[in-house]
Amino acid sequence: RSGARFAAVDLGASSGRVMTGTVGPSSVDLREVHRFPNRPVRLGGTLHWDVLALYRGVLDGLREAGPVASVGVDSWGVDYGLLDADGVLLGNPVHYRDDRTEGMADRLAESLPPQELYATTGLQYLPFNTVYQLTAARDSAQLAAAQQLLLVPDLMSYWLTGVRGTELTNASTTQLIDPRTRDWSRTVAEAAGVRLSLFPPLRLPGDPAGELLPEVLDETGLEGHVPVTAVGSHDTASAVAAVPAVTKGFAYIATGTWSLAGLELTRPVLTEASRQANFTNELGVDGTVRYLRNIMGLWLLQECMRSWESEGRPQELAALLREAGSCAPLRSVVDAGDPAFLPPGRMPQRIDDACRRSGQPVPDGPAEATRCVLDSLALAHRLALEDAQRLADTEIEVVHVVGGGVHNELLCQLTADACGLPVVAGPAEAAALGNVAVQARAHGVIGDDAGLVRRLLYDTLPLRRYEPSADHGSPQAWSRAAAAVRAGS
Ligand code: ADP
Ligand code: LRH
Repeated sequence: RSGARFAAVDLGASSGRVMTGTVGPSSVDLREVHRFPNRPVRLGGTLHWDVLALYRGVLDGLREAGPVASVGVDSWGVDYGLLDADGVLLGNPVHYRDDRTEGMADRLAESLPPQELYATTGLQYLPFNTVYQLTAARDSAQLAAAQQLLLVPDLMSYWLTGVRGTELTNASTTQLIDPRTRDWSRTVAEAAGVRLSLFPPLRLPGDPAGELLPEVLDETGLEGHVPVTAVGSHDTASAVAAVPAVTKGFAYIATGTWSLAGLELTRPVLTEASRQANFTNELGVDGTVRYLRNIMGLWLLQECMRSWESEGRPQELAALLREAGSCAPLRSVVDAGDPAFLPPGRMPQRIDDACRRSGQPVPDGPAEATRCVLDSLALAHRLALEDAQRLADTEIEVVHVVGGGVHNELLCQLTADACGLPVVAGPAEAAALGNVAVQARAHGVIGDDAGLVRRLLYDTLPLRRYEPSADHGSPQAWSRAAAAVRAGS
């Protein structure tokens, strides 16, 4: 099939992948050419990302991709690398699950009340927001020596091209951006003691971001001038750009390591009610706002699987989900938004503890624990969408589920049941598709219009629709469970 080929580098918390997307005016063909694990490393008491291993994965993937019209990079948000005056990386980027940010919100609150911080940035309180990481690092020799700060996808783009920039959608996860001006907030930076000069100039999705360096061409076997194009470099921004919605009243849930559940808006919601509901206003492509709540997501299950494996009872995911599907519904549920689940380790025990504390039965074995996780996630999805609807004063008609969780049919059905709304599931590789779509628009291969991209994806992707059912609990049972989680959270 003819069309232009683009390479999307998509680094998720659980794996990195390089995908090619061949795009024509009425076709999109996405292929995975390389996938590699993303395994954090604990060193000197700090949890780090292994960025050089990730970069090697990117190079290997670009070699597999072969000739492409352009390359785009997206990854998880908030984390960064520091560069010295020679442009060399200072130390290994710290993982957002590291505990160095404990107590930092209180420290920042001494110079900027949380109400004001929210009214200016619209960002949900998450202990790992970049501003808290920089507060934690304030007195470090490393930060003192740093000349520049690059967010992870910008760091990868810099290594590929030698060009430095700060892509806006990901910059919005720093909590240093004002979503009304879509520019840095000097007030917040000053209060947090952050030098804004650390950040290279802002760039937008679709902007040119340099071209592959000769060294990179050698490493990848690519030839000629290969441009790198800025995309929605926050993976969630790219994923939302690829939500195949054709109706106005849609909500999305990007489910992978995290579940990001919410709405696409044209303006931020910065009210006190929104702050209290812990909703975020991240910036999306095309001047949009991603109004959503971060929910712990399939991390809960990933970490259970890791624990069971280290205890010598590894589980096979497909079999586990089948078994979980026939467990009693809504037997025990936990608050999947609880930051207590953020750090790695002992996840089954932490879930048991949460059940015990709330007077519910402790799950008996991996299948019941999995069921508890999936019921709890479905409930958290419902609560987030209920709140989004109320706070943004809109009505949701359909829920689009994208990301790795699309493969989890039970989770999709439970989400439809819990929300009492139809769920349209797919694509699983939404971030990579959104990445490709922004490049294809920038290079004139498809119309420069987000709505057209969504229509194209809707018409061409295999999507699965789940109608709400009462097979896993009556609407009343879901409402009761939702109320119980809300009361406990
Ligand atoms: P991230 O981008 O955050 O690394 P993904 O979007 O790739 O995450 O989603 C990974 C999750 O998707 C896994 O933890 C797993 O729970 C789920 N998943 C992936 N493939 C399958 C599958 N075949 N069946 C069920 N769940 C799956
Ligand atoms: C999902 C994600 C999410 C962030 C978290 C750090 O991969 O980017 O949007 O909040 O990682």
